[in-house]
Amino acid sequence: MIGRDRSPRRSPVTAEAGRACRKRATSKRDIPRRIQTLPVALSIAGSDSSAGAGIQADLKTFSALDVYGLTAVTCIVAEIPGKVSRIEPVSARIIREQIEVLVRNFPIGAMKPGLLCSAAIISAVVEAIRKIDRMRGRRIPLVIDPVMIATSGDRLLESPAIDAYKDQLFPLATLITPSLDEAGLLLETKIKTRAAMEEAAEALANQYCASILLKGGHLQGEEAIDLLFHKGKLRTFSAPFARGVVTHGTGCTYSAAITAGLASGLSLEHAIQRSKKFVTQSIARHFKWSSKTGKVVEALRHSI
Ligand code: PXL
Repeated sequence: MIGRDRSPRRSPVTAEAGRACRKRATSKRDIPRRIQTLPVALSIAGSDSSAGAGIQADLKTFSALDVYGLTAVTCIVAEIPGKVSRIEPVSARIIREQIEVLVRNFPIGAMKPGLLCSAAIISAVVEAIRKIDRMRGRRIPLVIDPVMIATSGDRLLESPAIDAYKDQLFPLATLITPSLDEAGLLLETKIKTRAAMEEAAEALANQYCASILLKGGHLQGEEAIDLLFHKGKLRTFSAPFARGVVTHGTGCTYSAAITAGLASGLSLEHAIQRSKKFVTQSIARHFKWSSKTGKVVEALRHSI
């Protein structure tokens, strides 16, 4: 049979040329002299084993938007898109320490807490953030994705943690990005109309002295409309609503993209506008795998 010889045998001449190549590749001449820097952002969030949400989504989003991503892991979630199997928190002590060593050594431009799991973890994160702000002598932009309910409808947070969010973390926020369900939980109401969305965004902004981006995706009209209440004004961000697509991780991706924008020096409104486009594209260009048994899994494409 005639075929390509795939054996690793090489002539002595080729082997020598290979050694010379390797030597050249590591010689000083080839090391780029220009120092590379990127804006830096920190994600304080849970690990999603399926990598569509949480820390993994944040890192992919930061990289796609040319931001160097740092992480402090708060809990580990075993899951596939649409089905959470188990959540285990990590200790408050190691969460604080992850944040503190990073802050002492990297020029963090913006931060993003995601899934924080428990009241004790929220308190630890708040303590670490206050320390950073004291050390820096100024507030680092803080984008809070108040992860309470997964897209699948699974509750991801115990009730005492919701009070800890309200009393301790929200007062430190630059921007809070609740979904309709999360805003409903915070305001103890149901938000079912555009007028109710406007009221809710303004009420939350006044309550926590922060800008609010209320994500209306779940309202399911022709358009996915989000409302920003910022500096006393309402602004709308909209995109065509993607029907029938698993959108696991869209909240994480959206808020990570906004955090990346703020770390890069964009204004809040510009960062949101760019992020809305990014998340819409990530949904539209999602991945899909089907197995022989007919099971399908889908995931966002975190890139541009
Ligand atoms: O999409 C919300 C979310 C955030 N963070 C982690 C998650 C999930 C959803 O499952 O696992 C770690």
